[in-house]
Amino acid sequence: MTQKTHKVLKQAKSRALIDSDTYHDWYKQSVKNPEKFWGKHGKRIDWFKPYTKVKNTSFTGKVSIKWFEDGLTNVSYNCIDRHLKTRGDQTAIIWEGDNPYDDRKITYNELYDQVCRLANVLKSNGVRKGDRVTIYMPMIPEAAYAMLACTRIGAIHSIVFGGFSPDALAGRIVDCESTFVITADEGLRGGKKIPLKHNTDQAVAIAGRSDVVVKKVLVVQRTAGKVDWFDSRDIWYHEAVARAKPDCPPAKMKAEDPLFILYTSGSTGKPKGVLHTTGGYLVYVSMTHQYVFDYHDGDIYWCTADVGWVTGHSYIVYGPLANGATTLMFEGVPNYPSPSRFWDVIDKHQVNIFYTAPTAIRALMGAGDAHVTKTSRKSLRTLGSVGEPINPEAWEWYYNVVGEKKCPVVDTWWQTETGGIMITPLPGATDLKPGSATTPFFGIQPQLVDNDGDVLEGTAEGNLCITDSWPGQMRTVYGDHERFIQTYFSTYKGKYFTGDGCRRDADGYYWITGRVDDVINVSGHRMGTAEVESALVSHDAVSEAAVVGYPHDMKGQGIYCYVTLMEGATGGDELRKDLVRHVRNEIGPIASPDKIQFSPGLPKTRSGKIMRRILRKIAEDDFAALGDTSTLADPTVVTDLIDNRQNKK
Ligand code: 6R9
Repeated sequence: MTQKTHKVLKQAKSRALIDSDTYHDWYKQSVKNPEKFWGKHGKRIDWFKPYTKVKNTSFTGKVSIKWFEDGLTNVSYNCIDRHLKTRGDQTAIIWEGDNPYDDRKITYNELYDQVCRLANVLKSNGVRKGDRVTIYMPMIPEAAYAMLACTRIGAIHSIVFGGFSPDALAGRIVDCESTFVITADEGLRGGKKIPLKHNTDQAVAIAGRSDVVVKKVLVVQRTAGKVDWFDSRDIWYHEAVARAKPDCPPAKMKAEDPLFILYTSGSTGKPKGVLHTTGGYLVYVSMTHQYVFDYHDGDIYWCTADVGWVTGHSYIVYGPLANGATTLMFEGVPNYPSPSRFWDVIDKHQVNIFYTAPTAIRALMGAGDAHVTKTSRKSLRTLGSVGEPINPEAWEWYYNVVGEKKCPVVDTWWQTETGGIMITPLPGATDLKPGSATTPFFGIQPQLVDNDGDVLEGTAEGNLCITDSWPGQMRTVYGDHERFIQTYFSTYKGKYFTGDGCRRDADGYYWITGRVDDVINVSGHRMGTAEVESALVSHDAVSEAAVVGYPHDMKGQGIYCYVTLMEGATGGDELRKDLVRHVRNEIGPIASPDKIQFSPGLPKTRSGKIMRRILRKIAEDDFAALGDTSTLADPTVVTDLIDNRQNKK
């Protein structure tokens, strides 16, 4: 495909906060003198005690990252209280339910009331500064209240995506020793109910076996479905909140006090608790939210992510609310009750800025243009994409059909670890190239290195690193700083290694090519192949498993599993179904295998390492170029794998 460039749109330029000259000027300042640049922009949030130190960071040795370290602030204060004087009656959250007739608007005044009450409920149930609170909730305003109530009293929240299984939830409760859980009776998505309370009951029981005793479970009534109840442990949210006092002073937090933990997958071991802290994170997400989306006062902003992922944390709740925005929170799915749902919601609430994932764009593109063109979408001004590389076809469709060539598409590259957007166009400043995340945000210094760590200059393709810290960066892996150093700073000494491959073109634009490690990205959901493998081998019939990603039209990547069975077990469609069921139970539906190949042997080196390169090629149905197989202990397994591949074109 020939590479196309879309020049900055006139209408975007005329209203933009940042034009091209300003971008280049600010960018230069931000990398030349980060202290000065961030010292200035750190003031975009309110501080109870102003900072005097701005940056104190090191990517070598013990790796220590501190921003604004002697300042005192509070996240809920910045997201709520400071707006009350000027915009108390403005809508803070528009909630759009799964059912299109179900919606609610919450003003900043109401948000204050709800968050303060809930903060008091937490306090009266013994939650203190530094305690971990697990949030396992559907996309309802109470999820945002819960996050903000934690930040109000200095408790650390750990949100677990509502699609995760009881086992996965239990693992995350145990890892951060969380004794307070907030959930709902049931979730509702696409007309289907998700038994959140039931899953929580099971997870609490499983956690108990590891000696982590959950003392209280606070339950929001969402569907009024039947749930089991444990009087000494369970509390109805609506009853407790109604009784609580409507004021709660915000705790004075140090900039480096922990704000939240969010578990994410890596290439090895169990998911890591990514820890973000208070001051730098809020400065970074509010600033990126404003400039990347060219957010203006009064705009209606909608990010379709789930609060269980980092995008929901940074760009549904913290960034927009810190900026006093009206943020839309959507409970449902893109194709319910019809594939027009997104565009209907945009018209209904007059959305100006819309931020979604390539997997949704591809699915809706597949449903046909008529579902889009029958809606108006006149209010739209900026479109965003996040979560995985967006293929140029989907990009063009988003730009031409959804945005009718009037809205810039900002393809934003970032990670749970980075806290906020890192490489991205700015609507009024950056010429767009479909499929490229374009250029770095202020203060971000990307670098490409080859496998030996040698720096690549100019036009090149390599491993993407970031050479210096930015305020939104994660600070540690919760409870395991050594793992933090090992995972991110040991591959290329003194640099943060992202795990992504990337190409830089002659214009200095960055093109993310996908993960170079054993992390796969299925519909924008990040997963370690090791996690799926360990779920598979925990099944009685399985002796060994190797999992790889392969290109999938809709999901971006699909999950391909090579499974070696125990003596006496026989593979077949029944067992395939059972294995899919098993993995869904162990991790959650997002980890459902797409292909399972029963393979008596796996390609291993003489030292026993599985050669994934070969398995990837076979899964891609591209085995003509398998490369060198001579180092295999038994080269004949490859023939069998090819003969029985599940992806024949
Ligand atoms: C925010 C988020 C991070 C991984 C990241 C990369 C992929 C995200 C992307 C993208 C290409 C983009 N990724 N955005 N790849 N273009 N615009 O998604 O965080 O869940 O931690 O995933 O997602 O591979 O390393 P997270």
